[in-house]
Amino acid sequence: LNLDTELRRAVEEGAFVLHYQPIVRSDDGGMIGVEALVRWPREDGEMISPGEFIPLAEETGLIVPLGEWVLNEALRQVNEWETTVGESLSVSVNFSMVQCRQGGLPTVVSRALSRHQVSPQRLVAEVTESDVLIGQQQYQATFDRLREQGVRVAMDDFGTGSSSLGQLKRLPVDVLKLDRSFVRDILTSSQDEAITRAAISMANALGLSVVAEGVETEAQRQLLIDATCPFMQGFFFSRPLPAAEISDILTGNQ
Ligand code: G
Ligand code: G
Ligand code: MN
Ligand code: NA
Repeated sequence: LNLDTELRRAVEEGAFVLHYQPIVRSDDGGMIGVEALVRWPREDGEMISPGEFIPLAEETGLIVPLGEWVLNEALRQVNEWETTVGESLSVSVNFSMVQCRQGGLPTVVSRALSRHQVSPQRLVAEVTESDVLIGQQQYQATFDRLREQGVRVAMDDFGTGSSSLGQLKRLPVDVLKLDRSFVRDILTSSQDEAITRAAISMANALGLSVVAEGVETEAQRQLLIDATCPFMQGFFFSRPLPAAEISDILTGNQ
């Protein structure tokens, strides 16, 4: 059995799970939202990471039904947290450019939002900076329509794709997610520190929100607070967790 066939069957059977990584406020560490990250459990219980199957799903077009499943499951889960724990978390969902090229994405999103009764402002659609730069026209049309609905748009892995300042001003973006390769070296590389500070200042000046990714230490957190970064994500706060463990954190049972 090859991976392609197995992946096709897994999509048909909905044999995936989502893990959720908290996104926190810099000042008090409070959880304001989560990023949904798909995992594929194998029969032996081991998880196959998306890095291994997302590229194949993109090549085969299976990313379209898989992405729709991810979106619906993530919205169902935040609605459940709202009704059981009373927390209105935002939820960030990763979209591949292959999904954005499908003209129907804005309709798929609005149907999913109404089905699960989640207000559009709570959904953050993440697209990587490099995908945006490659597929600019399709991206623009799709994300203009998503933003008209009230969905927020985040540029993921920001800093790795070298968007120009002019593009940032024109593109339909609400949030920059500063790539973890910068955060990793901010304490040891004065260049990475300078780039990080400049990116945060620029985002603040353009009225964009910023999430620093890959925060692993208290020292990194302190430097990012000093650089006026409003939101953070990373192993220092929490690794990606199964939904039940997020519920425990929300209800104080951890
Ligand atoms: O969680 P992990 O570090 O294994 O994720 C690896 C990569 O897979 C990340 O770049 C992440 O953005 C991507 N990824 C995770 N879940 C999804 C998903 O549901 N859809 C898409 N397109 N990418 C995802
Ligand atoms: O590309 P994207 O930002 O969607 O990737 C998310 C991935 O980053 C997840 O698979 C997650 O496991 C990983 N990740 C999240 N926080 C950290 C961190 O603090 N350090 C490292 N090395 N990886 C992280
Ligand atoms: Mn992401
Ligand atoms: Na990223």
